[in-house]
Amino acid sequence: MMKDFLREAARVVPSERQLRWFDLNFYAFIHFGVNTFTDREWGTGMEDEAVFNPTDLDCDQWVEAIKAAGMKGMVLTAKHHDGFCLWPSKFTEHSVKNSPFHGDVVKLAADACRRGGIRFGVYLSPWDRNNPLYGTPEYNDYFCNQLTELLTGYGELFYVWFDNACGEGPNGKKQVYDFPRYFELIRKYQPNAVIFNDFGPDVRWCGNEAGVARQSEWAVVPHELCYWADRQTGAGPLHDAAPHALDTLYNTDPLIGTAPQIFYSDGLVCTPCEINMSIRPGWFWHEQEEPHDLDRLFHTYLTSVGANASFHLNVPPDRRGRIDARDVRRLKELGQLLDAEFGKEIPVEIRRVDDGTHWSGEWLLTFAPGERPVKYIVLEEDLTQGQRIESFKIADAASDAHFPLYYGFTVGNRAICRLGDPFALQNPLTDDSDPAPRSLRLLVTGSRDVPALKTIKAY
Ligand code: FUL
Repeated sequence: MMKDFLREAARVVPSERQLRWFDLNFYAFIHFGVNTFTDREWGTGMEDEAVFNPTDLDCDQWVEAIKAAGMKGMVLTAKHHDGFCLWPSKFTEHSVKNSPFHGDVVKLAADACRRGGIRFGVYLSPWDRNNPLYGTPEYNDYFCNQLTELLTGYGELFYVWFDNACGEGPNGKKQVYDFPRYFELIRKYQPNAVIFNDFGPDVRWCGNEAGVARQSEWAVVPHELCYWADRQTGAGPLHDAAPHALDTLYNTDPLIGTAPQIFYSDGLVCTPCEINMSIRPGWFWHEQEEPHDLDRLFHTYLTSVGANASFHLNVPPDRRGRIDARDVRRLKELGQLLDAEFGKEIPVEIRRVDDGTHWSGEWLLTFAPGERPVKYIVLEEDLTQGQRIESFKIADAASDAHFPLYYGFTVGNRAICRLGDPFALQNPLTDDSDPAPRSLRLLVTGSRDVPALKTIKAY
């Protein structure tokens, strides 16, 4: 029974749009709006439109900086919690049209992305501190009108990102959002766009804004958590034993999607995880803030893009409407480092040792004499067949596999395994292993079905 359910879990697959999003992997967030000019993180909604006045707006400069880091898309805060719209919406006066700038920032950004060959998406805050309808059923009409403007006026979008933050407090306005209606509009006008609404339907929040990853990251998760997504299985075998056990499941849980947890679920969905963080402490630009150091950004890349998630890195334009030179420099450094580490593969001869019929597997990877020492092994599962691998290890083939160079958990879209990584939780570099082994053994020690690896690469 458990085995049948695991096999069923191994067949929960991403949609076409999720697969395309997985391919994109690394994209930018752009937080820009009245807060940029008032030095705040959350605006009050009472700001005068006149405060929005970028003096030298250049969206091509944003795209150039984004591309230098290797990012392949941009998501712009079309409207943050303060309700100020970066496009001249017909449905409110609180927008760029009444600012000294006048121009349509959404259009300028979308056009710059198209020119630069990267994808464009929008962030639209459901919480709106400016609009008088907020807190009434009519607000849903207002929101849908705005959403429709964005979905129909700016070409193809790859992403619609809803922010569930709300600071109204217990005595504040209470809005019942009609999310199913919002989703329907997106599917109608932008069928290829993925939707982020914290708990699916297509992408889920990682649970923090600091770039901290889970040890094992499953795209297949209990429906109780990602209730916006379509269920692909029936209930887990232990669901009846604990009918409400997962009611309090949240994105911060370190065990999301692990076997002991999915057994209690009321069904499974495919909703992969996005790791979002800002290059600086704040989401909006503040003069005195500095970008995070390169190590932190690189580490976050390895534990997001390299751990079955995506990396959504915020880079806030300043009051000129340009990306700050300090951030431009950091993005360039990151791009150069990624290129140095992953720009050139080490040729490897791969042989599957087992007969490929068991819920485990063994591969032998051999390198030509005189090759550079291997620093990373990159694995990818064929997600069109489902996410299966639960645990694996990589050992020097010439030494004892009980003392490997790397212990891994999930693989999914991609696992970047840094051999001998001192930051990895369990990663013993044993004394007797060769620092530049000629051949490696990859052992899948646990899998929900026969492992289906698509890629094994060395760098
Ligand atoms: C949060 C918001 O409150 C922040 O201002 C920011 O937009 C971040 C991405 O999401 O929920």
